[in-house]
Amino acid sequence: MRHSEDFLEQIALCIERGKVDSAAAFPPDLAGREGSDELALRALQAGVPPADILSRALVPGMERVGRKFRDGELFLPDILMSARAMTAALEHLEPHFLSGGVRRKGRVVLGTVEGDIHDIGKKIIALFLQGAGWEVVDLGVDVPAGKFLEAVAAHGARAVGLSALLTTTMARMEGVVRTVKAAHPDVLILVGGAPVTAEFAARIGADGTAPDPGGAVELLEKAAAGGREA
Ligand code: B1M
Repeated sequence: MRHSEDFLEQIALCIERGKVDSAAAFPPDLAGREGSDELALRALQAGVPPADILSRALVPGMERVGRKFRDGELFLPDILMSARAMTAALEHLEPHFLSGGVRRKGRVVLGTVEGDIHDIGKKIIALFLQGAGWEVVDLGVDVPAGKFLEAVAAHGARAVGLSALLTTTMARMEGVVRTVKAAHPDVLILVGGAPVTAEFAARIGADGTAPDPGGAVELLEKAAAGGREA
């Protein structure tokens, strides 16, 4: 049996290099080798905790991708392959984060704002919220304000979670907050994503922000319990 650390490093490398599975021809120097898909599954079977795979392999792997992209060592097609490798591994983790649906605390409508197609962070937030007993209605990416409003009404949501990864699209969050709060003042709105700060969240009238999934769950629970200023 492989050692946990070995699995974690191999999976992180697959994310960094955009290696999805053994059938994938990309990247050519890893042809025929296992990818994030097979390795994540085998790591789970070997008893590596799903939370470790997420926080010690997938997220750091994607951080390396981000740094290399910023430094001009990787280009868009490369990071698309990394995103695929990440999604393939995340799919194996998903069942392990579900709480069984026994106690549902309420529905949260989640989406990446209009103009933005980054969805990896949002998917992770969804996993953690589901794991904590919230029902998640994931609207996907590039979601206009009107769709959030429709979904809140259609699903009787208690909260909305907005994600944005671009400094340009994060500005769209304000319109969503205004639109939703005008019709449903009691619905909690949490915002997040790499460029979002607490100061920004407060300025646009959101109920709070968190830098990571654990923080998002904590914030939502606190806000839902009445302590809105989180
Ligand atoms: Co893009 N991209 N990208 N990209 N991309 C960034 C964000 C960037 C920082 C890269 C860089 O320049 N270094 C940069 C943004 C610069 C800026 O605005 N300041 C950037 C750019 C410029 C672009 C394009 C414009 C590139 C181009 O076309 N020239 C383009 C825009 C497309 C668009 O959206 N319209 C683009 C495209 C893409 C891909 C499609 C190739 C791909 C996304 C694929 C996908 O998501 N399915 C992609 C990727 C993968 C990245 C990087 C490399 C990684 C993002 C990621 O998945 N991180 C990213 C560089 C980086 O972040 N270092 C980059 C891993 C993920 C786990 O973290 O998403 O931050 P993150 O989520 C975290 C927290 O932020 C938080 O918790 C999550 C889990 O820990 N969080 C929340 C997120 N949402 C939350 C909500 C909450 C609370 C917390 O409450 C509701």
